[in-house]
Amino acid sequence: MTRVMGILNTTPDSFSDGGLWADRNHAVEHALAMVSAGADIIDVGGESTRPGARSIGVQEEMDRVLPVVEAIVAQATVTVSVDTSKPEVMKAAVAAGAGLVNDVFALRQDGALETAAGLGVPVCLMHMQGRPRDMQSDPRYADVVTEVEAFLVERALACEAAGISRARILIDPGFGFGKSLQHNIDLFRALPRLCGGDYPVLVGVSRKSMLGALTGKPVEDRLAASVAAAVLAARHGAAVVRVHDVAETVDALKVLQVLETAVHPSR
Ligand code: PT1
Repeated sequence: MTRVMGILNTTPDSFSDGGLWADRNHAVEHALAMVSAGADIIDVGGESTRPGARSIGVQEEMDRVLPVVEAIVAQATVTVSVDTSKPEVMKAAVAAGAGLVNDVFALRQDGALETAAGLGVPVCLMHMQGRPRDMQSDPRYADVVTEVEAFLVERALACEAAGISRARILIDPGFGFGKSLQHNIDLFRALPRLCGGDYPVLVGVSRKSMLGALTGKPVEDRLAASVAAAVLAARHGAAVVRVHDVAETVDALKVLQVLETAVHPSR
């Protein structure tokens, strides 16, 4: 069954929570609520990677993320994932109890691959064209699916060569990261192919602008679109869905599980 990763932003400029959870106690409360709602993983991020976002320093990211990771680990039985590209943050977050490194830069930062390998935790490798600041200015591919898949396999093999076992690697096509609406749709359509490869696939589309483009709705009104996309991703093989709305997604996936099996008993 597809697992649910709940998004916990600790960034003051977080793209859809408007800094609501910037305060540590609120962040931890929100994490615990997502655990109660059925989240399998809580993804803690300190640096926004949405389109147009600017990067922050190591210390600032540590200050945002570490106390929250520590508090969640102390109060809940859940895997905490750290959404970071910085090796120093990976190391400190795992020392604080994180059990997964989620890197939108796919461990390409200097020292990140070696650091993650040394930590012995699973990793999620995401595809991104460009950098958050300018990735949405005219993204181009000759063949988006082939290029994204080749990149992810290359990064996964680099991880294996560095000592990260195949069982500890997740891949992610990176919806919204240097992709036009059509690129995102092409990648979504290729989920059966991507999910049929050697690595489990994580899908993150929750509240993203591709859903805004499809529905004409602003970010605060994308719940139904997000749940629909999560259900479809699960239906087509996603191992993990990364979502804001955990309770709604968990219910939808339970219904999918039972009714899909009723329609297709072989699944
Ligand atoms: C993701 C992801 C992530 N997304 C993983 N980590 C974000 N593994 C942060 C938009 O188009 O998909 N997978 N960490 C958030 N980034 C974005 C990107 C937010 C695009 C919004 C958009 O609106």
